[in-house]
Amino acid sequence: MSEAFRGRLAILGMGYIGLPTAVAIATRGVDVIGVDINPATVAAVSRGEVPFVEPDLAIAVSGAVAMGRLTATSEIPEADAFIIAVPTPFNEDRTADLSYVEAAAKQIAPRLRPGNIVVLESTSPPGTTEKVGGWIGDLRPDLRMPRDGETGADIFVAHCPERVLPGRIMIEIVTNDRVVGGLTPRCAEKAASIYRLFAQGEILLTDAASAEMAKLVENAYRDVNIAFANELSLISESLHIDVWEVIRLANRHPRVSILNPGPGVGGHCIPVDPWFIVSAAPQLSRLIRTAREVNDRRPHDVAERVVAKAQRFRAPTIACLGLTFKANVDDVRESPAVEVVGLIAKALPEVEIFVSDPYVSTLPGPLSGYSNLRLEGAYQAVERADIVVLLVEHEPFKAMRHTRLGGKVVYDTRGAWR
Ligand code: SAJ
Repeated sequence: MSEAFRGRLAILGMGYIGLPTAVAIATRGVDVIGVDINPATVAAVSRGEVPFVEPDLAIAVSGAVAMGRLTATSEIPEADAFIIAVPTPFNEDRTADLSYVEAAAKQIAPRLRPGNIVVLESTSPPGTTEKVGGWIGDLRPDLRMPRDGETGADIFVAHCPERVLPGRIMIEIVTNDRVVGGLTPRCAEKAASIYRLFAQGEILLTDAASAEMAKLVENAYRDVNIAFANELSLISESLHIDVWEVIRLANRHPRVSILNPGPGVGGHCIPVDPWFIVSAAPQLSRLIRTAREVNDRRPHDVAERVVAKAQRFRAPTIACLGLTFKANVDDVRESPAVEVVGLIAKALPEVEIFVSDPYVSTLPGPLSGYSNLRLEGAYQAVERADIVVLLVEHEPFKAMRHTRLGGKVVYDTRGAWR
């Protein structure tokens, strides 16, 4: 019989993963304390508000806070279980920056009592969960930490990587299978008791390093597949063949499923996580590294094509539709669309460029220095433009009447207007 988690739970990091996880657990009747270093985030969550856009999250947070099950604070509380959901960005040399994870582990350490569970959800290179155990053990020599081959321990440490897709988080957090890797099998079992509270998918128990690697591999797999599609796009263009038609046809083979070319790969996960594999085994990760390079090069490929099209006009006006890192989210960080717009603005300083995105109300920081960029409504932008570049397939853009595009040079990087 699997054991059930009982007690109070603290989650460190109230971002895209921590907050939905907090709500999922709180609505199963567990008291959850959300911890964040940003006072504005703590204040927003305490009011039952969400500081970012994610479908169905706002209503869930306000409900959990109103019921008194979810609270927020900047202090680490005492709890029975701690989930670490802080960022793991990369350093300049593309190794993982574990400073947030380390800080979280060291802050938890003084609060720990025998029987507590510590789960790392942040995407991390192989060996990080082991390090979390080490950081805690160094600060708490009074506690027996879990060790391979030993059964007795006071603290249970495991990795359960998040796997949800931004834009579908509230669905996937419940329906996805979960991988739970423990420093020992007992740690995995203890951590699984938390996820059984709300996960309807299967819970797969393993060791910590396999769980860490599985998460990185999932994102590297997607990155390699998108790189394949982006390379096909370049090859097809050079051969005057429509890449979307080629992919549509090839995907009718029962064992082929090619992803979509686009202006590049953004977000905080897919462009970052494959590098953790590359830095763990640099000599052996040739394909994974090359895929990263192909996708990183992509905004330059797209911008160069727009500049070439502009060269055909004496005094062109350009409309760029979309700034976020993908469709139907409001997140512009690490967005290839922002990079493309910046590259075009830099290459064509005399050209007026209208930029439009239903989720963005001010030009993102990297674009603020260009005097030739203006944020506009989509219809006005398209109406005034000679060249229309679709960078993000937001629903309102997809729904735009094709008659509005008549007589213009259209560059649809997402294949949304085919
Ligand atoms: N993209 C393409 N072509 C495609 C699919 C995506 O160009 O066919 C681009 C998107 O426009 C975007 C980037 O790739 O710029 C990433 O978008 P995404 O929707 O593929 O993924 P994310 O970053 O939103 O979420 C991914 C997911 N990983 C996988 O699907 C394997 C999600 O499940 C993870 O939880 C998340 O990374 C994470 O946090 O690691």
